[in-house]
Amino acid sequence: MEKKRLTGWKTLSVLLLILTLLLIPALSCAKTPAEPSPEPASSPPPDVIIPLTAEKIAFDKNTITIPAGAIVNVAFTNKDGVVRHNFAVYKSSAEIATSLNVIYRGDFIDGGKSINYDFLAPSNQGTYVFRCDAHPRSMTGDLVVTATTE
Ligand SMILES: [Cu+2]
Repeated sequence: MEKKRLTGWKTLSVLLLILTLLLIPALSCAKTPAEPSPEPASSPPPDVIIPLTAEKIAFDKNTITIPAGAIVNVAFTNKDGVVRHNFAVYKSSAEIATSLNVIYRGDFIDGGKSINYDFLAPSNQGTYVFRCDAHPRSMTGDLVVTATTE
């Protein structure tokens, strides 16, 4: 009887030891989400990626075509030494001066730098305007929004 009870305790302590060994890696796993991840889960992957370069106070594109409502990533590179540029989208060139007209306005970047501009395409089809806010005459083009292809 006594022996049986002892083996019972032995089995229990072995089980406890196994449980502890199993819990240690589980606990260290639980810590990993706190570490910074390279891509935060909050930003969804873009539907379209538009490479865009600025060089000699000009964009390398005068038309950009995107589907309505798409998550757009403009992968922008500024190759102009000391000149800062940005990328902005407006409803139309006629009312470009009014800030109500702004669809997206990206931050300015220095020459030699690159940036990802992420924005949501307008939900209505049509021809919009993109430009660099510092050089609106020479750096501008049509942003054509097409029907969603779904
Ligand atoms: Cu510019």
